[in-house]
Amino acid sequence: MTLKLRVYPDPILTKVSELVTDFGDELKTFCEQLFVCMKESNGVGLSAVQVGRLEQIIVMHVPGCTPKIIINPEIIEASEETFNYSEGCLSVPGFYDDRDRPFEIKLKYQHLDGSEITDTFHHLEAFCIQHEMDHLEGKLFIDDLSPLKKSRIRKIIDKTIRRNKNGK
Ligand code: QAP
Ligand code: CO
Repeated sequence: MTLKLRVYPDPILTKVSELVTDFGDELKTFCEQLFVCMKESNGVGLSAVQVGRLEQIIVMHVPGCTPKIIINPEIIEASEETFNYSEGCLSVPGFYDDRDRPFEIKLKYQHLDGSEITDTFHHLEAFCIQHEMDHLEGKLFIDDLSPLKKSRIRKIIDKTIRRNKNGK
């Protein structure tokens, strides 16, 4: 079974994800598939909702860091200092926009086996986790853009959808 990436404006991307309560073998298999889906799409981070599963699960592999599975995350602390990066999303392919996010976050989350940990992330990993946590709340990075920028993106995407429907 291979997972299918959900793309904007798929309505599932606006839904809030539930806490994971079942830390069994199925969760492990799902996370492995989530990694495969992320790699095939050349992503560094992916949340479960982006493949249609409304549970608080994130996988992340930032170049130079170890791959991570983050379940039921909660930000305990965020730094004043910010980090600016060109933000993109596998569910909004082809679009990027510069944005500031806290440079460092203290995060409480669970591992695959359900054990709890509090850890500090910074730089691109912190940026990625914050982006993915927005997904868990049904938010996309384009929601924070000006209405003008958002409507431009929407127009381009609508055009692409229409073109694909009319048999490419
Ligand atoms: C979130 O995003 C993120 O448009 C993960 O054509 C964002 O992996 C992490 C991607 C910023 C760190 C910094 C996007 C691939 C991947 C595209 C992604 C595309 C192909 C996005
Ligand atoms: Co995303």
